[in-house]
Amino acid sequence: MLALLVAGLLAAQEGAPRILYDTSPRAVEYQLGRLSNEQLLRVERTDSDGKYRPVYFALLTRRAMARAVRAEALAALVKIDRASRTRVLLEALARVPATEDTETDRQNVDTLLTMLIGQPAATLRQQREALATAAATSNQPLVQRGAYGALMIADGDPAAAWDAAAKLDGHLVELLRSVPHLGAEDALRARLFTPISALLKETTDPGTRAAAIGALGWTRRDGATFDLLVREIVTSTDPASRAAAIRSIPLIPEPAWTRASLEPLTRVIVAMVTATPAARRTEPSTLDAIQLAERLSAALPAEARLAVRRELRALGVQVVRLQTVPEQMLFDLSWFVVQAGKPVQIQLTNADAMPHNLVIGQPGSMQEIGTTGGAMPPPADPEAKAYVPDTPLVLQSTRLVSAGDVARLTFTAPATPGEYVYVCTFPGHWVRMYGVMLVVEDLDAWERAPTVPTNPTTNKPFPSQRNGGGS
Ligand SMILES: [Cu+2]
Repeated sequence: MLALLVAGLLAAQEGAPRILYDTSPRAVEYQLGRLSNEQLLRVERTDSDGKYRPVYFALLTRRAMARAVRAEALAALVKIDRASRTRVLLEALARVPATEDTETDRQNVDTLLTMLIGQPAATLRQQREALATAAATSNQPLVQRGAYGALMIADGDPAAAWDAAAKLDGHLVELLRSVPHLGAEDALRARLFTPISALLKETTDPGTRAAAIGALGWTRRDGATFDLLVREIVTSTDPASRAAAIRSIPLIPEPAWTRASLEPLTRVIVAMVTATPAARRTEPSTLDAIQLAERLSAALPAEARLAVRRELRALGVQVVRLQTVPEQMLFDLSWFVVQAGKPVQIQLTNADAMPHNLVIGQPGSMQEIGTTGGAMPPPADPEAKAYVPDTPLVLQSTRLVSAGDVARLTFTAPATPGEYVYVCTFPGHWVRMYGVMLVVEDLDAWERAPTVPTNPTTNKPFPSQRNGGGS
């Protein structure tokens, strides 16, 4: 009795959440669904007892969950169900929502699809029958997407899967959406160029068209693909296919870009952004368009480039998209530049399993903010603005952003130019999670002669603007 009590106290201290398994499956799911990712990770479990199946299922399908945890959960479910990885992953895909509302929802779906489709071709070939049945009979779009992708890998050729999908209403769209997940199968992806470009010539269905355009950039990364994408942006009146083309162009390496198209294309995109009401210019599709126009403008002659950038800047708030790099305790940008006294919005997406925040401070204040913030007691409320020290060194701060969430910080950039710092003040994180917000008097002038800010840890210029191998 005493031992039990002590064990219970210890569990409570470590905060292992207690789940009542003696209820309906729906009630167990509900209890698990209320836990944060961190709490879910602390739930007791063993793969030798089937009652923990819902815990493993939640770990496998939860957004922003670490890959190693998903791998553990998948192995446990394979053991508990005595089923193949393919079967478990198809069930997972049937149960996660097919929404693409946020970056993290999209990443969650992408991770599960990659776990299924990324299996060795020989493994998928053995399960061809089950995959073909799932593709043909499931009414879940993500199951269809995963199954058609896996079938193409199993066959080493898209023809059979394409023919099967073309016979069923709505299925070709899901096959097309699986194309980004075909991994390193370059030859297989290249074989999809012909059927997709033929489909683009004949289809008038906007959904099919947008999916085909979205897949095209993954087929052949050459000038022919670039030209088709450009034509879609310039001539299409459908916002979804234009947005898909804008997202696909960065997949084509710059040497393959058709030089003559660059300036007219940039103009069309700037006109599109101009025509977008100001309140909607911070939406992801508009931000994609702005970023592409900026990238294209880099390939233009100096005068045209500066004119495009000035025009884009005049269109409104400068938006900086910052992400955490999963499992690396890093921000994806080591620095960014803003203009003194101008409005800025920072969108921080936490793609990691643990919570992070963003605190912007005076030049030279990184270590002090990081250590004093991290030494503060943990907050009672997980959504509270925690670990933010009360000091004039801090200029802006977000709350702790939980796994998969986005925080937006809108403010006016400091009036005084300088190398301001940003840092995550969650205990211990500041040593890796930091960067510099370079505030310059005049962005136009800075762009004519860009400078790289100094890494406050090494006291040398940052070697690159991107961290963690993101693109
Ligand atoms: Cu952090």
